[in-house]
Amino acid sequence: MQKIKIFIIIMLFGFVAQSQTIIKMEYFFDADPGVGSGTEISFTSGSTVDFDTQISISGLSVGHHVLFIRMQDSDGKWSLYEGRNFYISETPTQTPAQNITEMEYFIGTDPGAGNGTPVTLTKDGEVNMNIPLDMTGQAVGDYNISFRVRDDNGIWGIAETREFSIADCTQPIPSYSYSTGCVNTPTDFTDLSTNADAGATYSWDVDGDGVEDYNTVGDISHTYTSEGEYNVSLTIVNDGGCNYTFSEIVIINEDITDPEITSTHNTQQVDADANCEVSLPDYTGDVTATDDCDNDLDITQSPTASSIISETTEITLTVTDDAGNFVEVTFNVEVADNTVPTITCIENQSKQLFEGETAYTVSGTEFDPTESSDNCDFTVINDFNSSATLENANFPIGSTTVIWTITDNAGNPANCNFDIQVNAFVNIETLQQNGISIYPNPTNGILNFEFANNNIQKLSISDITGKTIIERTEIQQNEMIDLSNFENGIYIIKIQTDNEIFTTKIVKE
Ligand SMILES: [Ca+2]
Ligand SMILES: [Ca+2]
Ligand SMILES: [Ca+2]
Ligand SMILES: [Ca+2]
Repeated sequence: MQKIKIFIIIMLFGFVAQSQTIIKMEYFFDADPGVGSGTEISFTSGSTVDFDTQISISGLSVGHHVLFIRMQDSDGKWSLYEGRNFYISETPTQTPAQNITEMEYFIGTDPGAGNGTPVTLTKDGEVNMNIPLDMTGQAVGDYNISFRVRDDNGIWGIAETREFSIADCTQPIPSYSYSTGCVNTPTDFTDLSTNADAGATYSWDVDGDGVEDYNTVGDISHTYTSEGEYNVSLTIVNDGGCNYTFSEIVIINEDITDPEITSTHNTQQVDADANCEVSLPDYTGDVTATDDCDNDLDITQSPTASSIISETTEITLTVTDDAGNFVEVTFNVEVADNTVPTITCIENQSKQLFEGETAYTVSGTEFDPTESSDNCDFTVINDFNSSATLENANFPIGSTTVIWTITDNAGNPANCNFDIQVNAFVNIETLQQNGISIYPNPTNGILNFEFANNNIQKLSISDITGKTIIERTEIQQNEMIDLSNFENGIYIIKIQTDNEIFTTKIVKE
């Protein structure tokens, strides 16, 4: 067994004297020989001293040792000493140690190398430092725990010590997830913590400056105004003081990407109202859109909902994210007229021609519809003169059916019809050729009728104003009518056979 002499390089032993000058410094190993009896160290004196020096360990045995240093000020007073542990090993006679073969820990006072509580290593040479240690039975309080390992040369290393506390409370496990990471867009932090007491306090630091920004228990939302990487930490303190902090780097980017509309928007038809107008529906709810940042996109419509339109109109829907990036979609809204128009005709008409007339000329709008209407624009036409009015139209002798048709702009039709009977004037001589005799003419009262073989349905007499003064339906072959009680003048006689109507006139004197 060969011992070697090594020199310990004391690194950065730093001493500061309060307002005095350090004039002397000495060291000793393991046991204090008394103030002033150590080995002197040469250095440059001053109120602050930094120095490197070499100290011989000649004569020290293999194993653990402590190097102590103290100093003297200009008043001659000596300081307390400062100690550092070190270890002197044997000269390696074989390959340098490669593997950790053992590990142990102890709480509080060092029981000596090899006397700690063993820690099971997962595999030779590997240490899983995520090791659960059983603290059952350990009282509430603050402790030091120390670990050391042994190599495959059988040498124990120096123990590493950490402080820990045992408290009478539950350890919270803070955690969160976050939604989007974009400038000027709310970033939603969802609380995923467990083991938090009902009375636990939360402290969120969303920008890593060590200053609490929110004390909200549960989810928060924060809007960053500039891009960057932010260290976001959540600290939870449970009843009894147990606490833990979870931190994560959250990356916030500028939003430079337009939203994307995923819904399709085709031409829409909306029923016209009574004024042939449409109050625009709200189409914003029909939009589905996505964005890289904004989960709550703004959607606007132009023209806005409830705007009144009367013709096909282009609608623009605009989707905007919080950064002002936007996308549009357009489609047409058509005013659909599904209301059928209405039209009303006059009653059936019967018109009498006078001597010399061959057709009835319509006076003014007497044969035009009495009513025609629609919620939208429309046209009216008849099938007799293909015009919107029958004014001045000439109807021939006989019966004519007129059909009036109304059509709105959407092509919805409606119609009505009426008959006009135009009766020709027949003179007495012509009537006789048809087997009908009326005499005398002129008469001063009595009128005689002979109908020969004609079957007469109706016989009527009206005055020159068209007012019927006598009407008979039970007609004999020979009839006599007394006009004595009526004024002198021209009277119209109408005789309806099975087939036709004969109209003639007589004069009463
Ligand atoms: Ca902060
Ligand atoms: Ca965007
Ligand atoms: Ca938004
Ligand atoms: Ca209509």
